[in-house]
This record gives sequence, structure tokens and C-alpha cells, in this order.
Amino acid sequence: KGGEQPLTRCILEGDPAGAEASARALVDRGTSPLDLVSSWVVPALEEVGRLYECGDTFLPQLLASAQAAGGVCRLAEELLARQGVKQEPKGTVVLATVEGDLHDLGKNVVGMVLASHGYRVVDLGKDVPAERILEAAEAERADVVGLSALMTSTVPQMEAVIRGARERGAAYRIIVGGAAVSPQYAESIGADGTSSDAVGAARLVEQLLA
Ligand code: B1M
Repeated sequence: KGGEQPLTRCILEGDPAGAEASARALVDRGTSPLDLVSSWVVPALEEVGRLYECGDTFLPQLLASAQAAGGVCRLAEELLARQGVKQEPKGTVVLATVEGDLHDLGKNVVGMVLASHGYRVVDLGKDVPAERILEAAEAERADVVGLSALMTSTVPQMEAVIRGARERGAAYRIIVGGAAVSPQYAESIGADGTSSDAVGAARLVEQLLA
């Protein structure tokens, strides 16, 4: 959507307070929490990423933009939690960004969309070692484990988790995603599926658990 929206501008400029105020204004005018993230935050971050890749913006600005976007995501999560998905959860999804990788904005969006689709989401955070993911998956009786990685240097960690799960004879499914993951790569490491966006991830989980 248009670059004139104050929320887009505040994320691009890395202004967390302004971003939150603009997000609240959008919600007051009827924007749903999920729409806030998918229609405004994700496109703004994509633009930030494009500027960074072109060398038109630098790491400190990137960090500030990520903070502004993260604040809006937390607000959306709070609003979603307040709306409350009351029915019995359709299943449990354990989510993590793999070890060595600090990129968690995309994973957080995936978590939000899954929660809004009625799943219990156990989010282990970012930079999570394979062993911890495997232990949590067992302890939480996961139906699906979702792994996110944004860097070519960290995607091999996904393979480590999948190998560990197979060695343990785990019954849960494992899906992978994030900008550094291609469908070919997902297939080559034996993942049960991949998706390039959060709504696709929720659809994938529904298919796997059908
Ligand atoms: Co970094 N970073 N970063 N970064 N960063 C990338 C990933 C990079 C591609 C930028 C670039 O150089 N071109 C590059 C990786 C290069 C590579 O390996 N190929 C990179 C680098 C190099 C780095 C540092 C090394 C920079 C440095 O320090 N010199 C450093 C590494 C830190 C580390 O992890 N150890 C670093 C740091 C950071 C920040 C902390 C500043 C910040 C992250 C803040 C945070 O996440 N809390 C950051 C950001 C913001 C980016 C870019 C610009 C944007 C990522 C983002 O949040 N996108 C990114 C460039 C890019 O991707 N174009 C870049 C928005 C988000 C909503 O999308 O995460 O793709 P995304 O998630 C999507 C889908 O991928 C999918 O659904 C989401 C919603 O639609 N998805 C899944 C994600 N996970 C999924 C899981 C699923 C299914 C779908 O199933 C389980």
C-alpha cells in the first residue's frame, strides 16, 4: 500500500513511537491486527530490505526500522490475544529461529497468523540450538515444528534439527521457511513442507494436520 501512510514512513525512518501511534490510529479506523501486519508492516520491511540491499540504508537504520516494526507486531499480538481465539486449539506448533540467526520478525508474523488460525503456538525465540528445539518439541507434544532462517550461513541448522528428529523417531512434522529457504532446499533436507509467507505457512499446517 502507498508510501504516504504514516506507519510506513515511521517504519522506514525507524521511529518506534510514531509507528505505534500510527498503528493505533489504523486500528481505531477498523484495521484488523493481522491486516496491520500483513498489509503494512511486512511491505514496509520489504522496502527496508530493498533499500539495505541497494546500499541506500545502513545497519543502524535497519535496526531502528526492525525495532519500530517489532513494536507494531507486539501491539498486533496483544490485540489478537485480547480478541482471544476461544475454541480448543487445533494443534500445537513449536516455532524457532535456528541457532546463529537473530532474524525473528518473519517468524513472529508466522506465529501470529498460526495463533489466529486456532493453533497453540510455542515460540522458542531466536538463535535456538537444535537440541533445545528437539527437547521442546517433545515436551510440548508438538504436532508441527516450524523453523525459520534468513541467512545462508544458518539454514544448515534446519537440517540438523530434521536429522535429530528422525534419529529420535519423532512423529511431528517439520516445516521450514524464511528468505534463505527455497522449495528445492526444503525438499533436499527432508522437510515436510515450506512456504514463502505466513499465510502459506498456516495453510501448510492445516494440510499436514488434516
Ligand atoms: Co539482516 N540480513 N543481518 N538484519 N536482514 C538479511 C537476512 C540479508 C539478506 C540482508 C542483506 O545483506 N542482503 C543478509 C543475509 C545474507 C545471506 O545470508 N544471504 C543479512 C545479514 C548479512 C545480517 C547481518 C550479518 C548484518 C551484519 O551484522 N553485518 C546481521 C546478522 C545477525 C544474525 O542473525 N546473527 C543482521 C542483522 C539484522 C538486524 C538485527 C538489523 C535485523 C533483524 C531484526 C529482527 O529480525 N529482529 C535485520 C533485518 C531486518 C534484515 C532484512 C533487511 C529484513 C528481514 C525481515 O525482517 N524481513 C533482511 C533482508 C531481506 O530479507 N530482504 C536481512 C521482513 C519479514 C517479515 O520477512 O523474515 O522474510 P521474512 O519472513 C517472511 C517469510 O520469509 C516467511 O514468512 C514471513 C512473513 O511473510 N517466513 C516463513 C519466515 N519464516 C518462516 C517460517 C516458516 C514459513 C514461512 O515456516 C516455519
